[in-house]
Amino acid sequence: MPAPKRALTAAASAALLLGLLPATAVAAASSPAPAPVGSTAGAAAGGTADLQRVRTRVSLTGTHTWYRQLYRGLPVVDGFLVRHTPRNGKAATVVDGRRPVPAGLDVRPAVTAGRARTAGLAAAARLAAQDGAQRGAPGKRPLPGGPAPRVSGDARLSVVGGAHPRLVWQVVTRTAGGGSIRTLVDARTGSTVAVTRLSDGFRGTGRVFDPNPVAALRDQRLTDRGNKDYPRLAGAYRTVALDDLTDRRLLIGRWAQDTNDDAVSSARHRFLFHRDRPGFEQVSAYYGITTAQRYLRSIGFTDANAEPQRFAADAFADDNSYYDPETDTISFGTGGVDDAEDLEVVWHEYGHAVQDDQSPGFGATEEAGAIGEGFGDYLAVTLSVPRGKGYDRPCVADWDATSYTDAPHCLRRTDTAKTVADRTGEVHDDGEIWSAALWEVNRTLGRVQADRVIVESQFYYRPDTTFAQAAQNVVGAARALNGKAAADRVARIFAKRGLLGKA
Ligand SMILES: [Ca+2]
Ligand SMILES: [Ca+2]
Ligand SMILES: [Ca+2]
Ligand SMILES: [Ca+2]
Ligand SMILES: [Zn+2]
Repeated sequence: MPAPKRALTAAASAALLLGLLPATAVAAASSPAPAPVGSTAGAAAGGTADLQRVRTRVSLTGTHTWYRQLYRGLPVVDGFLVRHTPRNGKAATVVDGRRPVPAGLDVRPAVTAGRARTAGLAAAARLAAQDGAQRGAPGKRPLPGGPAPRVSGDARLSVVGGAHPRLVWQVVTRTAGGGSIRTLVDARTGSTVAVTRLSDGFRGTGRVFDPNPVAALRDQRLTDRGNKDYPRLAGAYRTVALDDLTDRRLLIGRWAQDTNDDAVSSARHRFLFHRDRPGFEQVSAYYGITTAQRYLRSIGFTDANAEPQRFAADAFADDNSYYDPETDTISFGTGGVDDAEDLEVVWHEYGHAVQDDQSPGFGATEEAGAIGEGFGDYLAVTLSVPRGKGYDRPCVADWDATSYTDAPHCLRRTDTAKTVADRTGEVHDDGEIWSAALWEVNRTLGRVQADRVIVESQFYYRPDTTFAQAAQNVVGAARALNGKAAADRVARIFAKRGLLGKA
């Protein structure tokens, strides 16, 4: 069993402390009294007066009663206690997260609430500016989903316990993206004690296809049937975590931002739609983009499109989707199978957004455009590897393609024998030359090493890069990350397809 103390997420504890949860100001005396903590005893007449019940939850195995810690009636920052009472009659367990507060702590503020609010807003603005600086790419317009501070909430007098006990004002600043930042301002001196992003990590629940029904069910006979939710598809749905939500109701998070006019919302972050409801595509896009960014971060890339990527699902009726670098937005069409129902389409488009973030204006020439298409297909396939149960791995968009291909349904493939001799001048066709080389790098170096090399190389691409230049960048990244032997193997892969050209 994991340490129960960690079960209290930052967001939940913040909600507790900020009084965002329905609080019942009932003394905790209804159940056996937890012992007072340290010197708070002096202020805790009757032993439990330093606790205020917040709520009780009933689970499958028991009930869970949460308390917030008080000191002379003031909330103690991050101080909590929870009692778990099992259904099976076994003894209750208590997790005591109270912070020691010295008995003599002065609770009269020298700083006014107004001054604390001003300090809180300034601290939040500094944090937002730092985030903006990390977003890097020159000439980028600020993102609507970014954390620019907007409204300063009330200042609430509170107590910090532990090693450096003091009286503080808690100031919560709402940001444009819907998140909030908490600043603790010393109520005696006016100095800023701590700045914390509160709502950075809501975790929601969503229903998606992962990566798509054809791969999940290994069934080439599935078709769109006019966006119907029919029984054969039941086994393709998965209930998944929607990570990194920052908005309290919408599908807006650290890495993806739903811009739909008919954006779905849920106060409990539950987004459980089937495919015949428009919310399904919004959830799928949010999930696909967020999982892609989290994967990039897990293999070391903390600054490749590390921002809330704007998207619009079901944006138009064509059977097409695109990334628009002017607005930094991905738009998904509804022709045939709704494009955003297939995570491999989401990942393909996200590939364009990642490349444009790494190399602003990327794709300025036909060859660069083909590299963009090839990378999008490659990204879709490599992200599907752990999810598709090995089913026809090099097949891109198995589900979306049921509307316009014969079986096996693939929009394109990453394992063709194409070389530069097969060029047609059409970026998607020629993208298969590039994706075939990348896929071979994947098979040769292993998935994670290949993904690291390929994504790393893209930081060096020119917007109008050629096959030969980009191939040199990949070889260079392989040398830097994996050494000369790996670089030589990668060079042979590109040379074989005529992609290394004549330097
Ligand atoms: Ca749909
Ligand atoms: Ca972007
Ligand atoms: Ca489609
Ligand atoms: Ca696939
Ligand atoms: Zn594309």
